[in-house]
Amino acid sequence: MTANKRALITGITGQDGSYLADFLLQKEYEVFGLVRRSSTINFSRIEHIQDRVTLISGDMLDEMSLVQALSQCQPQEVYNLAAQSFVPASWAQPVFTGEATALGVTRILNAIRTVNPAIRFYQASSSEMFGKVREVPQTEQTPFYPRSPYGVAKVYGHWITVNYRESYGLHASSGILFNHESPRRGLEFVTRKVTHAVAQIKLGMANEVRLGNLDSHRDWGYAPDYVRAMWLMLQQDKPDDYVVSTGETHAVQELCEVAFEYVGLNWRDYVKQDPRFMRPADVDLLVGNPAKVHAKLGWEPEVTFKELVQIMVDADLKLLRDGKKAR
Ligand code: NDP
Ligand code: GDR
Repeated sequence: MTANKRALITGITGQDGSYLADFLLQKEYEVFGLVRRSSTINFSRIEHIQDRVTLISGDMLDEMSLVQALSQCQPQEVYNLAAQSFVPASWAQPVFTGEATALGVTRILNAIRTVNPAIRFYQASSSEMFGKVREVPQTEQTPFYPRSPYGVAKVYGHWITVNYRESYGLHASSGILFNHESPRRGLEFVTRKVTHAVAQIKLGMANEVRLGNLDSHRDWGYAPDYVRAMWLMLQQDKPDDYVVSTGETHAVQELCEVAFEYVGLNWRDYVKQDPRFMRPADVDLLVGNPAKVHAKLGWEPEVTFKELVQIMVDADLKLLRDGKKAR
C-alpha cells in the first residue's frame, strides 16, 4: 500500500484554506495546517475537520517557524494561502501587508529550499495585480498595474515565485485567481457583506447596508471550484502560471440587485452609499480569460454568479435563523 500524500496549507483558517483542506481530505491526503498564535481561537471554518487535520504553530513573519513546520510534516505539496488579504487594510497597514503577503512568500520558498527542494509549491497570486487594467480580459500575459499596497505585495509574491522556479528549479506554480466567494467569506468583503445584510434585513434584524463603490466590476466565482484549480496545478509535470476566473464580470450594484431580489426585496430601498467604504484607489473592472486553465488543466467553474449569490444568501438566512453568530 502506498502512503498517503502529505500537504501543508498556510492560511488553513481562512476561506480558501478551509475548502482546500476539505478537498485534500476527500482525496485522502494527510493535511497539515500552519496557524499563527492569537489571543482567541479562530478555528470556526475548520471546526468540522479539526480532528482530521494536524495544526502546526507558525507565522509567515518567522522563517524559522516555517522551516520547523516543513521539517515536522515533510509534505510533498505546500499551498501558500496565508496573507493579509483585505485590500482596504493594506493602506492602514502597508508594512505588515508587505511582510506577510510579499516577504512571507520568500520565507516559505527559502524554507522549501532548506528542507526539501522537491516539494511542490502553490502561490496564491491575485487578479488585484492587474489593478488599473492594461487590457480586457486579463490573461497570463497582461502586464501588472497594482492599485493598493496589497496588490503591490502580491506582485512581489508572484515574481519571487517565478524567480525561485527559474533560479533553483523549484516546482513552483502561481495561480492568478480572480475573486471567489462562499458562505465562509469574511464579513468585510463585499459579497458576504451584502448577503449577510440581505438576510438580516429579510429577518427584520437590520434596515440598511452601507457600501462604497457600486460601479466597480468583479469576476466572481465560487471558492470550492477554485481550490480544485490549485490542486490541479501541482499535479502537472511542469510548474506554470494560470489565470483562474469565470470570464464574466458583474457590478457591485448587480450583486445587490440579485441578492435582494432573491428574497423578494428591492435593493434601492436598503442600500446606502457611504464614503467610508470608498478606496483611495480602486480597481474598477476585472474580468479574466480562463482559456489556458480550461485547455491545460481541464478546469471549469461549476457554479454561476446567480447560484453563488443564492448559496450565500441561503447560508446567511440559515445562520441567523439558527441563532448563530456570523464567522
Ligand atoms: P483569508 O483572509 O480568508 O485567509 C487568510 C489566511 O492567512 C488566514 O488563515 C490567516 O490567519 C492567514 N494569515 C494571515 N497572516 C498570517 C501570518 N502572518 N502568518 C500565518 N498565517 C497568516 O483569505 P482567502 O482564504 O480569501 O484567500 C487565500 C489566499 O488567496 C490569500 O493569500 C489571498 O490574498 C489570496 N487570494 C484570494 C482571493 C479571493 O477571492 N478569496 C483571490 C485571489 C487571491 P488568521 O485566521 O489567523 O487571520
Ligand atoms: P477585493 O474584494 O478588493 O476585490 O479583493 P472586496 O470584496 O473587498 O471588494 C470588491 C469591490 O467591491 C467594492 N465595494 C466594497 N468592498 C467592500 N469590501 N466593502 C464595501 O462596503 C464595498 N462597497 C463597494 C470595492 O471597492 C471593490 O471594488 C478580494 C480579496 O479576496 C483579495 O485578497 C483578492 O486578492 C481579490 O479579491 C481578488
